[in-house]
Amino acid sequence: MGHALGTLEELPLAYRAALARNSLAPLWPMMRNVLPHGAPQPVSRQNLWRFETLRPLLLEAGDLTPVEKAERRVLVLTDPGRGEGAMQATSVIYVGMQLLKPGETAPAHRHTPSAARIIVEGEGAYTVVDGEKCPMHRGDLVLTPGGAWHDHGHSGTEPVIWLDALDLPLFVYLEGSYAEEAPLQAPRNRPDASEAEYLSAGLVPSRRPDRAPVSRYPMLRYPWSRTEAALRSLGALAAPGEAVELDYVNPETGESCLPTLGFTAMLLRPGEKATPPLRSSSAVFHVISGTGTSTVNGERFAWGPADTFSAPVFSTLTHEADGTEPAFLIRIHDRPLQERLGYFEERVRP
Ligand code: GTQ
Repeated sequence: MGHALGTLEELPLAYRAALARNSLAPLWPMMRNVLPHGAPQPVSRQNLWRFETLRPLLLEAGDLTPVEKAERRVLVLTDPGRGEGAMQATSVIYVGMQLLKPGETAPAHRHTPSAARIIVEGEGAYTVVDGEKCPMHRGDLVLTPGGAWHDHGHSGTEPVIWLDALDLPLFVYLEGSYAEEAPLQAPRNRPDASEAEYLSAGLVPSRRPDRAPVSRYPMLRYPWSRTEAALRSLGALAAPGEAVELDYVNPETGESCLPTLGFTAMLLRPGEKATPPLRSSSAVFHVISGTGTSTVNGERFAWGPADTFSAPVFSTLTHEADGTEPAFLIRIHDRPLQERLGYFEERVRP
C-alpha cells in the first residue's frame, strides 16, 4: 500500500515560488494525477451525436460557408469531457462530419495524420487518394493514410455527407501535425483496388521476386455491400450471444488497415445483448443501419441510422438492437496504436 503523499500546501510559499521561477515543480503532489492506482482516469466523456440534430446544422454550414472558405466543410464531434471546441472525441480519435454539395471540390492536400471516411448520405461523391479514384457509397470505408494526397469531388445531384475519422489528436500531441497543399489530382482511369486486385478475400496479386513491392496501403476502399454480406453470413452461423464483428485489415499483411486506428464492422442481432469486455482502447461507434440501445458507463444511448456515439477507455458497454432487423455499426478504435506501444489490455466486466 502506498503512503499518503505530501501536498503542495505543505510546502513553504517561498519554496514553491522559487521552483516556479525556475520552471521546476515537485512531482509528489501530482503523482496520483499522472499515475492513478489500478486504472486510468479518462478525461473523455461518452456522448451521443444524433444525426437528426447534426444534419441540419451541417447543411446550414453549407449555406453559411462556401467550400473555398472552409477547405474541408466539417463539424467536429467534440468530447464534452474536454470543454467546448475540443478537436477530438476521445484521447486519440477525432471524428467530424463533412459536407460536400453537388459540383463542389475539396482541394488536394496531404498530412501527417491518417484518415478514413465512412459514407453516411448521398451518392456521387468520390475521393482521389494518390491518384486512385475511390467511389463513395453509403457505408463504404475509404482510407487516406498519412502522407497520401487526397482530394474530394462530387458529381451527383444531392448533398453528400460522410464521417471523417483521424488520429489527429495524437499527431497534435506529438507536435507532428502538418499539411501540404496541391492542385486537384488527375485520377488514373481504372477501378480502385477493391474492384480489381483485391476483389475477393484470400486472393492477392501474385507475389514475384521481380515485382516492385506493393504499396503499404494496397486497398484504400472497403465497399459496404461486401462487409454487410460477410456479417450476415457469419451472423447466421454464430452462436447466440456471440459478438459478430469483423476487423478491417490490410489484405497483404493482415494488420489493421491504418497504423494507429482500427475499424471493425459489427452485426447486432435483435433481442441479443452484447457485453464486450472492458478495453484499454477508446472507441467511436457509427450506426450504418438499424436501431437499438447502448449503455456506456451506465448512460443510455438510443440510436438509429447515422448516429454516432463515443466510449472512453475502460468503458462498461452493452449493445442491443431493437425490433426484428439486425443493426450494423462500425467501431473506430485506437487498439492498433496501443498494441504498438505494448499496452493494449482487456478486463472482464466487474
Ligand atoms: O477531408 O482531408 O475532418 O484534412 C479533418 C481534416 C477532414 C479531409 C477532416 C482533413 C479532412
